[in-house]
Amino acid sequence: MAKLRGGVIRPDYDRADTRVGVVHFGPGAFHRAHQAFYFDRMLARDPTLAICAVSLHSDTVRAALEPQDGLYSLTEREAENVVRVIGAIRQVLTAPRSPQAVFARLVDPAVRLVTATVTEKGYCLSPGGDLDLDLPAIRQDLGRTTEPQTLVGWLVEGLRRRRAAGLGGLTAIACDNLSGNGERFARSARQFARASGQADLAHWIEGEVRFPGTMVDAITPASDDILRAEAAERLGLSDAWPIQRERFVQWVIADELGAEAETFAAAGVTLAGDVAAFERAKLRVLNGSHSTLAYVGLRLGYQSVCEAMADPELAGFIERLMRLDMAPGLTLTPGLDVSAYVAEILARFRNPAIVHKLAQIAWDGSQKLPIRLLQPISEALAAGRPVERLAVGVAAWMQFVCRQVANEAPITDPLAPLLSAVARRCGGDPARDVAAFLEIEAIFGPELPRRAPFRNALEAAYRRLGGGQPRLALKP
Ligand code: CS2
Repeated sequence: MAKLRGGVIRPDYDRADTRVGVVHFGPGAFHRAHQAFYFDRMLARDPTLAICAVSLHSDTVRAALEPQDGLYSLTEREAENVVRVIGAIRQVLTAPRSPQAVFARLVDPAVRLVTATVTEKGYCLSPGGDLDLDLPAIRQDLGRTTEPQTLVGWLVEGLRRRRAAGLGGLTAIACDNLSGNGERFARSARQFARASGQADLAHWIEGEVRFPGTMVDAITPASDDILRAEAAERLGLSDAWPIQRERFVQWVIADELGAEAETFAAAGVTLAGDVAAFERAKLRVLNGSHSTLAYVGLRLGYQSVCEAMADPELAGFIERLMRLDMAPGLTLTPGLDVSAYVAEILARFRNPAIVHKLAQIAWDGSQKLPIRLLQPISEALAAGRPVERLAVGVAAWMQFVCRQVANEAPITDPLAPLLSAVARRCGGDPARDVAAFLEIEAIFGPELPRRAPFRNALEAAYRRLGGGQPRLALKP
């Protein structure tokens, strides 16, 4: 810290005085750009909210951060970049390497928060939102609860030990883009406890553990060589894993934080009565458009979000998608002005200081599409609204999967083997290809594929996107 160049913002508290009060699972770039940034802000007010960061599988975060004492730089990109050192992470563990240290933290009375960013698939849920008891990782964790590998497995075993030690519960916050993330995380923990023969623990969890819902937002492109070089220059030191995001950052949490509420609010977290309204707006207006932009943009030969947004036809389509298709399904709540929200997100997508790769957003489509596009489609159908524009992103995803397979490029998706098999059956005929994808019940469920307006819209978009003039798909 003493060797840092001027102009870099540093922690405004004495790190030596801080103590771990938070266990975070999944300290990827998003956590380090978002929740760790907020906890860093809180530490001056409450030094007992430092983080113990736990990676569930890979040792890369520990290997990078431990030698630098958990410190790393965060570059906030806008016309002028702001660079700060985040001091909130005091300990980094890789769960399979140090399981006892993870449990020691979970039964530490000073720990009162567990947070998680493990991506949609990390919650191991079935399409209906229940814990997927057929997943091999869940089956294994249920059979050997003391050596977990999944998030829910760690949490429930940690809670069992907490209870056995005579301690109270804690607050667990799932910070991923799932709709109803708090409720789903809560349900999965209770279901895990029951399925492992611990009904009394499930009951205890229900009474003792809070699972507030949350909406998290900060566009966080993966770290790259440009960032590494820039950070080294600004810091005057090398940072093994610098992080970057846009300047904008938002965290809304259900107003159920009890004693912690004031500290969170003082750090800029919004405590909301109706967090679902914020969550819904963000998942649809931002994430639903993001996924559409990713698959359509890649089809048109673009690499990044801001590059795709510089295409007036594509940007116009995305704006209509937001305003005409996503906005009507949102719930009104104080603090959410939908029209201003749309304008703000369009401006964020256009931010030229951010190079957010479309390929990064295209990952895990099978997990993202149901929440971001298929749910809005089901609701639009039920309300008698058109689904032409909403279907374009879904059709573009199908073609993306087919192109990856044809080019022998990898598909980053938990359903990759199934998706590859479906893509190999596709020959370019819209009706047949769309039908082949719609058979994947884990994504589309049993009902939606039967709806003729949806199928027709998908086939039309698929035909246009697959032809020589893919831009025709942007006409609606
Ligand atoms: C993106 C999100 O990669 C994706 O799927 O849509 O990571 C998005 O950038 C964040 O949710 C923004 O908060």
